[in-house]
Amino acid sequence: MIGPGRIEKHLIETANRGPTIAALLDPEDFSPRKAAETAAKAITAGASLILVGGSTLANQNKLDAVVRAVKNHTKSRSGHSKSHEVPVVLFPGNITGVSRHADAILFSSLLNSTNPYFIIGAQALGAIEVYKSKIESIPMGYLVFGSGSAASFIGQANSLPAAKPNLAVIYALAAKYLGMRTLYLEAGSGAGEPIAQETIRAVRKVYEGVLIVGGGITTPAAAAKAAQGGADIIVVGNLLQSPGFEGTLEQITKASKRRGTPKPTTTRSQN
Ligand code: 1GP
Repeated sequence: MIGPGRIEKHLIETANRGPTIAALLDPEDFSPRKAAETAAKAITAGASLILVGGSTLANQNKLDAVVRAVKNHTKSRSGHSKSHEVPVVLFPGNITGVSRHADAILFSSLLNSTNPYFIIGAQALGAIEVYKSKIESIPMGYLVFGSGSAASFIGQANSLPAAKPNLAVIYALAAKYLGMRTLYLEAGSGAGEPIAQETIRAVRKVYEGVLIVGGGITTPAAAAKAAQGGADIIVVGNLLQSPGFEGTLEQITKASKRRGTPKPTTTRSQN
């Protein structure tokens, strides 16, 4: 079995220092130049990770162009020192979400989909492209909450109810026992209600991998709640499309510094 690669180790080390912000760019919403500009502003405002992807992405050429533009920018800012580069990581919604220009891919399974295609079908079809591209693969469980989002609709999710943290916990345990070192709790892009803090906290208590939380986080208060619940990476997407988002993102970064719920310590039986 493959262990964590360079980018995943970087994410783990960053997470160990405290919660951090990821800026999510959907190539459907940005030209390559605008994506690079937006990534630059997000990094200046404190984002430590750039995610590229979306649920309805169909054009792989556009994905390539966006990833290359963003990568050129992050490379030039780091003075060509790989250790200072902000990683550009793919967040695919389908087999069209693979680009060899990225640093890594969140190789995810939508665990609560009702359609096996989104649990293992797309992964099998996309795997050869990941293999050929030689990009690092980060195994991730993806859990979708609530209804009405593109992630829930496209992924045919049996969406997890917001008020039942125990259901999220059993999926988190399943992800952990399947060896998924990263878990993403998704409320859906533009969600009216982000993932509830009690859900994040309940999952955090049983899951020691990298915990990503996203969907509907547009304010420092919402980000602080996610951080205090125990999120390692807090994803901000939609907000990046608002003019002058940098000020709010900077406040979001500052508000996310404090972690509330500690990670569980792994026991002898790995429970
Ligand atoms: C969507 O969780 C992400 O997949 C981000 O959501 O666009 O609402 O920030 P927002």
